[in-house]
Amino acid sequence: MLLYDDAIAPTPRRVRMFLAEKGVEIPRRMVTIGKGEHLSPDYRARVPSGRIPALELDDGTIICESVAICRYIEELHPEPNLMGRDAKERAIIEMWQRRMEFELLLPLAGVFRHTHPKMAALECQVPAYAEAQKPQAEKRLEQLDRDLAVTNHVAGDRFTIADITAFTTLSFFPRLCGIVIDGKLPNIQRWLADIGTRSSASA
Ligand SMILES: N[C@@H](CCC(=O)N[C@@H](CS)C(=O)NCC(=O)O)C(=O)O
Repeated sequence: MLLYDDAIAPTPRRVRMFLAEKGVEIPRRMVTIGKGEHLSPDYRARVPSGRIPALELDDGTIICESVAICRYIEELHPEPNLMGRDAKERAIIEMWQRRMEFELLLPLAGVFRHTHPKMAALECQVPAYAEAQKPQAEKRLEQLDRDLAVTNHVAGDRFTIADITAFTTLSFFPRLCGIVIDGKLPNIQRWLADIGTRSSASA
């Protein structure tokens, strides 16, 4: 197997953190977005979308989408479990994972991609779109803060892929979007500090 990775982008970091939690090591090839390497003919021949991460299997199959890659790893290495042990738990974790992805990551990514000068080469930037996404992201952060007032983890009482998605999202996007996670979001602050102590956080 070979994992196509980028050192800075938040989505490949989701997969690295997932692998670190599992204690699984996969050979990696860096495809640096900042240098435009993800747009090279060689990478696009393997991954037509040019997005990172991607996992190449030994038979040449390419798996894109970070959650699909994590699902594959979870099947090969079930413990420690990060995506649910039975039907109910798998559904609950997926519910939270999708909420973090669709309701938090996507609005924040929308602000970043449509405002940040470094994204101008990769995105047809529409500042009005970013303007509309920012309050959505802020509203969702307030909701997450309320949720984390009564639980230590995003999907309930244990660490899961939903924490990884939220953590890698909130470690990257807010400061680049002019959003501050301060004392007004004390539960998110506490949770970020807690997740940040895990060795996988440095993956
Ligand atoms: N939904 C995809 C998103 C992948 C993605 O968009 N990755 C970003 C890095 S965080 C990327 O490849 N960006 C390159 C570009 O925008 O051209 C996943 O979860 O893997």
